[in-house]
Amino acid sequence: MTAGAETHCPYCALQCAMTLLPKVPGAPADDPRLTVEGRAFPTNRGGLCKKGWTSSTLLDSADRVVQPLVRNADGELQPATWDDALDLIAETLRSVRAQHGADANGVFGGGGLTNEKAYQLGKFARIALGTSRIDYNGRFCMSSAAAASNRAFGADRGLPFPLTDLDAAHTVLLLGSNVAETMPPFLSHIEGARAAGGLIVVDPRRSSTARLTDDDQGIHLAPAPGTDLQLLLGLIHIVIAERLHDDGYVRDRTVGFAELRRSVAGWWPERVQQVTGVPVVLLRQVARRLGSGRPTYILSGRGVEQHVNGTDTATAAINLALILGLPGKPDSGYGTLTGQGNGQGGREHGQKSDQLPGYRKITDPDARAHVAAVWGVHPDDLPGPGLPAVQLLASIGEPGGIRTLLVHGSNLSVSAPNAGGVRERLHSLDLLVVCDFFLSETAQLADVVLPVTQWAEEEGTMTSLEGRVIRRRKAIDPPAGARSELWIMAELARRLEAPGRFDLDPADVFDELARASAGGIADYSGLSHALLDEGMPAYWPYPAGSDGTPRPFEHRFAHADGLARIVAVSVARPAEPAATGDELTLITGRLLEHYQSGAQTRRVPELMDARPRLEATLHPATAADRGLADGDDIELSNDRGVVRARVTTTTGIRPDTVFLPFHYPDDHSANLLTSDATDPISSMPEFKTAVVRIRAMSGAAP
Ligand SMILES: Nc1nc2c(c(=O)[nH]1)N[C@H]1C(S)=C(S)[C@@H](COP(=O)(O)OP(=O)(O)OC[C@H]3O[C@@H](n4cnc5c(=O)[nH]c(N)nc54)[C@H](O)[C@@H]3O)O[C@H]1N2
Ligand SMILES: Nc1nc2c(c(=O)[nH]1)N[C@H]1C(S)=C(S)[C@@H](COP(=O)(O)OP(=O)(O)OC[C@H]3O[C@@H](n4cnc5c(=O)[nH]c(N)nc54)[C@H](O)[C@@H]3O)O[C@H]1N2
Ligand code: SF4
Ligand SMILES: [Mo]
Repeated sequence: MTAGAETHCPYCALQCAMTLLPKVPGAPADDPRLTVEGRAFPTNRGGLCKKGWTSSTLLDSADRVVQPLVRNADGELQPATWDDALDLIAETLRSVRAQHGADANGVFGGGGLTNEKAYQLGKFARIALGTSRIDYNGRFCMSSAAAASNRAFGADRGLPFPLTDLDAAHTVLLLGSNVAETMPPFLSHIEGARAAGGLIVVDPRRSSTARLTDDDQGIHLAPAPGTDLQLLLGLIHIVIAERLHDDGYVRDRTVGFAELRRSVAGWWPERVQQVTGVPVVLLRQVARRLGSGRPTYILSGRGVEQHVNGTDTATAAINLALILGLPGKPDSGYGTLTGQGNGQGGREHGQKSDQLPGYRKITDPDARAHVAAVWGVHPDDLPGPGLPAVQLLASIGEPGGIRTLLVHGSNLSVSAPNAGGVRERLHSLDLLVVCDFFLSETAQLADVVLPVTQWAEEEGTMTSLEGRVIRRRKAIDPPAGARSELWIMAELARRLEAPGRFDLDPADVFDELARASAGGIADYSGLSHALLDEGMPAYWPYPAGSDGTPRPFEHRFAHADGLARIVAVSVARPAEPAATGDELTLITGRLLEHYQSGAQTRRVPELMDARPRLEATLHPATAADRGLADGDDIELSNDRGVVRARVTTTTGIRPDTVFLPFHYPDDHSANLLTSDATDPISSMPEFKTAVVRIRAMSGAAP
């Protein structure tokens, strides 16, 4: 055991710094009992949330999968040797390719994988399997914000400034983000804005974060779910009408203002109030606060992004920021709060269906030539763009669709939209392989489960929500039966007689990633594990010979002419007609205690005890109308599925709305109700709103 491994939390993109220490001093290297200490770091300042504090309990969890499992003729998962499991996988991948073509094999990655694993997975798919069919769960997470940032700024670095810049803010507008539960240590950075009365939270619920605006510390706007675009168009309208915009900045640093002005002309405040339910007086108050000229940040979260118009809504948020002259100013800006631990790095190195390492486009001939040279293959041998996540999963069972799927770091049978359909389709695959350390709900459906190392058992790098590359460090040896995913990919590549190298040491893989990224948007070529170990902050782009780029938009944006694009957007049709009559609008999101599909946190007793079951949050009037009270069991349903939950009431939700977290399995998965309609630009599904009916379950109130 390394005494005190300095590493970062296994969960979200804040990547709080922590030190892992042996519970029993002097314990051997394979003793999994560790304690967690918060570590001083600019982002978390020594703080951790409940999930971070309890993260080490998963290392010696009794639920841990510690040997490969293969489904036998009776349909049961049985222990197998690594050789047998890998031989079976390689044989099936090979025969499916021979019979149905390379694109019949699919890969699904995750934003929790280290940069090294994410990079290697993209390479493995393209050159070992020769398939274009790779995408990942970041499609469900950051794709709308990423698409909007790429369109506006020419690059997608979630926060194009260090988080500590927020400390001096006078105003922070949080759009559809509940940081009080999703990133608690983040709150220290908005204390200044709160003290100045300038925290503005946009959320249909009175979320934990919205409650931070109480006592004159800010403003809570509660628009009708899915009307954020109209709200933002309305704010832009007021800013322009009241001449609160920054003419000089608009002239010198942007293009497209005239079209924007025309496009918002019809969004006068009274009309916006009618659509969103947000009073005109609040709209004006917020617009004036944002336009005060004091240090101001606009930050977006999944609440506004996970919609079929998510890209346009994020674009409207950027437009608002641009006309106020915020992006690239030393004390102001726009950013999106990346979600998963390596959500940022995970979207840079080739897990995306349309992308090669360094945030390069797979359709760009120069990018293909550069990456092919690093990989030691001919550019023509690289496949073209594949299918984004929802379409990839929908292709199962369709002509030309995928027949096998290798899953690395996602519990998609719980977290994908319209999950009932996904569960059915997974059953019809010729081969489902899940790499995980637990028998997640998706692993339970697999033909082969491969046990992998957990965060404290491996070396690597993560790129946090700041675009800062940090080191994940090994504290203990993995259980005897678990293997690293780099090893799994190398073993499969060997069995498939793949070209190229598949290194085992994460430091070597990182060096290759650095070369592959050189000259790309997300350039890591000046970085190495050794350099990161020196502890200097490393913000990308970090080309060889540079010191990195904490604030990439300070002087110019990443488009060739250095200017930001103001892209006028308009309101299109929603995913489905609005709720009428007895129907309610379902909104979904997160709880402090659980992480994502809950595959990890449902196995931490302390977290599970606090949040043991799915609760549906309703307004008391809505509950009363239906003869329901707190603690009653209900069914929520629509054409896609039925979900069972327990009622909890609060006046902090609109009476036309019901809230469900998506952390629970089986018939407690919110995603049985969500639609797999997607945004035309980002392919983000409509996670945040759906139309549902609710009714008491037998035995509950009438
Ligand atoms: N505890 C915890 N923390 C996490 C995670 C977790 O699972 N659990 N996951 C991590 C990941 S991957 C991510 S992406 C981030 C997500 O972090 P957030 O974006 O903060 O998370 P959500 O709870 O999904 O959504 C935020 C808010 O959006 C609101 N919302 C729903 N519909 C709408 C709408 O139409 N408009 C608006 N304006 N708001 C709406 C919800 O009420 C919710 O309060 O959290 C990260 N941190
Ligand atoms: N309704 C609704 N649905 C949503 C959302 C929402 O707000 N509402 N949010 C969406 C968002 S933002 C996200 S990010 C997704 C996330 O949803 P998922 O993709 O399901 O993410 P996790 O639950 O974190 O699943 C990660 C799985 O990989 C395992 N794992 C962790 N680390 C590793 C690793 O290094 N290697 C391997 N092989 N396995 C690992 C974990 O044990 C777990 O089983 O959910 C999306 N789904
Ligand atoms: S806020 Fe995120 S990174 Fe920090 S301890 Fe909690 S889950 Fe871990
Ligand atoms: Mo996410």
